[in-house]
Amino acid sequence: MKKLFVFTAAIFLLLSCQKETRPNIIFIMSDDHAEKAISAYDSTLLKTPNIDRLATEGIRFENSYITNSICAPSRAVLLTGKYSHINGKRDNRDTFNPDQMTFPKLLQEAGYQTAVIGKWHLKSTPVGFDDWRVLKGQGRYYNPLFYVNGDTVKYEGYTTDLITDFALEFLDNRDKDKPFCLLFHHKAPHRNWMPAPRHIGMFKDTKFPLPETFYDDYKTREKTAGTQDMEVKNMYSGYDMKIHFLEGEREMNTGGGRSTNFDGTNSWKNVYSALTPEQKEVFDSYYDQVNEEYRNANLSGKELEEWKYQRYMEDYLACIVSVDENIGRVLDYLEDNKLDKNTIVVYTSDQGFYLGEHGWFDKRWMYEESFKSPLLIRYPKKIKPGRVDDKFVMNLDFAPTFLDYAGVDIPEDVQGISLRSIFEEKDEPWRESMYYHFYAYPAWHDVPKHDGIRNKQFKLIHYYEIGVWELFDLENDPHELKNVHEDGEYARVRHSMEIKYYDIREEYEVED
Ligand code: SGN
Ligand code: CA
Repeated sequence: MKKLFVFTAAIFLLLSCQKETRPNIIFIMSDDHAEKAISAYDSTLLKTPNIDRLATEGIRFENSYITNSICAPSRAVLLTGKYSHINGKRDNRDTFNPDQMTFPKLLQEAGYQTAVIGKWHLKSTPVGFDDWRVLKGQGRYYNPLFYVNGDTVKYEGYTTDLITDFALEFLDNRDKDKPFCLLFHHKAPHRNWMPAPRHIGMFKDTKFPLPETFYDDYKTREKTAGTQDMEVKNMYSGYDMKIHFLEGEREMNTGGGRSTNFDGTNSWKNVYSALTPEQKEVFDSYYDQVNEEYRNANLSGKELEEWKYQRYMEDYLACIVSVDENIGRVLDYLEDNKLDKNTIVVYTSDQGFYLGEHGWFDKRWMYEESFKSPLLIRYPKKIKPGRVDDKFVMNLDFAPTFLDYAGVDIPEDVQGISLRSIFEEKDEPWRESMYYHFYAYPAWHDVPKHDGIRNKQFKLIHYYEIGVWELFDLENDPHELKNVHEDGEYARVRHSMEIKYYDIREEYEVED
């Protein structure tokens, strides 16, 4: 009897020890958050003290990239660890096939408690989650509709705060005997940049510096960068800038919606009218003044363009301030509940974003600002604080990393690599080039389909439907302003990059 007791106790101890070694995971992803709008990367624009904690206490990646820089496809890559042509979600219009392998499904099978809260955008119902509360479609900034485990529910309030309330609720109510994996996905700072009441107007006295490439003339890239519809100067005065139209006035800008039937005239009116009277009051208390200044100044040309850029930065950055505050709430919760040591906390974005570079907003291109995304990870058990790493990591790598640390076999067809060797500073070989593929055309912002390869010094891009190639020497031209594909001096580089491009397509089984 005594032996049996000792045996049972030993098994129990073993199991509970095992449980403890499996880390919890909180994967925080915001929508369209550019690297330079995080002060751990660059403190010119704003301060993000809470997000920065992850860099101070963990690792900051300087070269984190996305395989396909658009929202829903990026999320499908996260879940599967596979490129879009393999997981089937090439652009926002495709429906994600929920029958395929995803890392949350495998974690759930392995005994993890799994949840997704916030933006989802994959069209099919979340599978592999014990709990899910996801925004309907793109989601609204105020008074959003959520799908809650099957029902549609409308909540009153500011979406970034609500998503965090729900995330904390999940953490509080979870089964405390199991490790958890929480995907905590913000809608902010996606277009049309509506700050929380407490942050409206907070940057009104700040003048933001214009990026060096704001007045790009698109020379040597006329058929590509020169043909898009994502210029700051064409942003909607209503929807983006929050100007109320006068009787009979119409919105003349394309606003990036040239390819669709988007009605710029009514869009701000519709969004504004969905606010509660109290919310409208806060909006009016600041934006009425903006409206008045805009009307009085009667700007045009460069002056109007630069005014739009300032307005864009004001609201975009104010949206990030509430993301940052809310991340602080979650980090505090982890500490207060002694969960911080054994939880992998990731902060990233579904892609990068243009903050005026090349004169743009939005994403999509294989150019650095949108190809890249911020990435900070804290995991005190395995990652020494304050580290910075410059290896080429990709959003393909999240699924294998989480499976690896959860002790689950990584399926053979996963195309990413576990980040373990980087976390644990093991000197193992790492990828030296990256493959990218963007498919969403025709669509908003008119960016042609393209794929390409990047290594340390060079980037080759193929706009295969229009038969255009671009080659950039990133060491000598970091802003990608000079396409040297036709330059004789680069003939050898071009040849070797072309070979590598076809090889990497083969390696990843790209057929389209
Ligand atoms: C909306 C935006 C676009 C944006 C796409 C895709 N227009 O259509 O500017 O590129 O979403 O964004 S809006 O006027 O409706 O805001 S994504 O993050 O979902 O890929
Ligand atoms: Ca996005």
